[in-house]
Amino acid sequence: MFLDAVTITVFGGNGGRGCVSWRREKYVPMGGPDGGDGGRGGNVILLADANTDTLSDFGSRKRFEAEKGKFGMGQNKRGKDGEDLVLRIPAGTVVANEEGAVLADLAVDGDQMIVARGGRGGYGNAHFLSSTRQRPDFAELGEPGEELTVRLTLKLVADVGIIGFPSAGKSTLISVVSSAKPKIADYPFTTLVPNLGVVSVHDRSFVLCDVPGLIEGASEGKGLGDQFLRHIERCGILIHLLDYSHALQHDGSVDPAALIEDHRIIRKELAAYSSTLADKREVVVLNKIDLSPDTLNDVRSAIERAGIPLFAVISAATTMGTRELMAQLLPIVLEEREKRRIASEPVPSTDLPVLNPQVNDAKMGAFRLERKEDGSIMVLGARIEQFTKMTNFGAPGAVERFRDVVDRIGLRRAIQREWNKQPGEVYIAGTAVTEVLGIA
Ligand SMILES: Nc1nc2c(ncn2[C@@H]2O[C@H](COP(=O)(O)OP(=O)(O)OP(=O)(O)O)[C@@H](O)[C@H]2O)c(=O)[nH]1
Ligand SMILES: [Mg+2]
Repeated sequence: MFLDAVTITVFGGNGGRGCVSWRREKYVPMGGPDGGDGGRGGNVILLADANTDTLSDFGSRKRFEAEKGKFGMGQNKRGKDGEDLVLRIPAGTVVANEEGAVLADLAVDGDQMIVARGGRGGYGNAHFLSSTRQRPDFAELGEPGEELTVRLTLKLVADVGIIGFPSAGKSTLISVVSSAKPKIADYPFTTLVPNLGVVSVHDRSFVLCDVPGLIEGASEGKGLGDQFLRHIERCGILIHLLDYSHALQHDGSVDPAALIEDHRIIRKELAAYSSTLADKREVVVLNKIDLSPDTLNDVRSAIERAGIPLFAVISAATTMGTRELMAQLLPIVLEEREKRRIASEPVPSTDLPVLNPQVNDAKMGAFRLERKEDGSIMVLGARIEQFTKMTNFGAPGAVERFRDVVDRIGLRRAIQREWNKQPGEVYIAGTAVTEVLGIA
C-alpha cells in the first residue's frame, strides 16, 4: 500500500544527571567539589532525503527516541552527549502537529528540522561552588527531552502529473514510457493510488505521476480524485490527457465538442481545488488516436479553434507518439525545476529551525498560577517547570537552591497569596512543593 500519511511520536533524549563528587589529592583530605555536568540528550531530527521514497519506515514503528545524555563524572568530567536521531523522510513531506498546524514543509532534499530537542544535562556539584557555598553537596538532574506527536504527510514530488477522466489512458501512458507497472483496465477508477514512474530521455530523467481519474465534482470529494489532487500540487507540469473515444459517435462521426467539454470540466475542478493547481503549467494531449485516424485532423482543428492548444496527439496503447511526447516535455521539465529551485528556499543545515523554542526564551520569572478543581494550585511556566524537574529534592543543598530561586523570582510570595485565599497543595511540573517551600 502506498503510505502517504503517518502519525509518530518523537522524544528528545533526556539530559544526563550532574555528578556529586569531591576532589581527592595527596595531602588534601577534603578536596573541593569536582562533579561534572551531565551530557545533553540527543535531538530528534527530520531530514528530507532524496533516496527515501515513502513513509513506509513509519508504518509499524510509531515511537522514536533519541539517545540520552550520559551522567556527569568525578574529576569534572562531563557526561557524553546523546546522539541525535535522524529520521529520513522523502522530500516533499509536510510536518504538522496533532491539531493540524503546519510546523514545516521539508520540500527539498537536505531540508531538516529538529522536532524534539534533547534535554540539557544537569550541572554537577562543581558548578555550584561559590563564596557562600563552599561545599555544594548536590547536583542537578538531567532535563527531560521534549516530546511531540507529529503528522507526516507526503506530497509526491513528481515533475509531471497526468490528469484526466477515468479510462483516458493515464496508466497506459506511464506504463509505456517508464518501468511503472500500474493496473490498466477498461473500467473507471482502475487506479486507486498514485503511481510514480521514472522516464529517461537521452541522459536525463524525470518523474511522472499517474493519479486516479477525475470527474465532475472531484474537488468536492466525488470519485477518488480529490484525495490525490494534493499529490500533483507539487508537479512542475500537468499532462491533461483527453480521451479521443469520447468524441466518437456510434454512427462513425466525431463530436469534438465532447472533448472541449471534458477539458472544461477538469479545468473547473482544478480551479475549485486550489489556485496552485489552477495556475500550474498544463500541456493538453489527445490520446487513443488509433481509434479513428481519419477524423483526427477535423477534431484537432476544432479543439484548437476553441482556444485549447494541443501539445501532442498520441496512442498510448500502441506507443505511437509517446516517446516524442517525453522528449518534448524534457526541456519544460528542466525549466520548471529551475523555477522551483529558485522559489524554494532550502533550510541551511547549520541553522536548524527548532520547534518549541519557548523553553529557551522564557524567563525564569514568567509563571502563572492556576487553581484546579480539587483545590490544588498549579504553577505553570516553561523555565520554572524545567528547573523543578532538574532539582534533586533528595539533596538538602539542591532544596536550598530551589527555595532561593523561587524566592528571588517572587514566586513564593505569589503562591502564599493564593494559598491564603484558600489552602491547597502546590504543584510544579507534577512535584508537590508546598512543604519544601514552607507554605503555611
Ligand atoms: N484504443 C486505445 N485504447 C487505449 C489507449 N490507451 C489506453 N487505452 C485503453 O483505455 C482503457 C483505460 O486505460 P487506463 O490506462 O487504465 O486508463 P486510466 O486513465 O489510467 O484510468 P483510471 O485509472 O480508471 O482513471 C484500457 O482498456 C486501455 O487499454 C489508446 O491509446 N488506444
Ligand atoms: Mg489508471
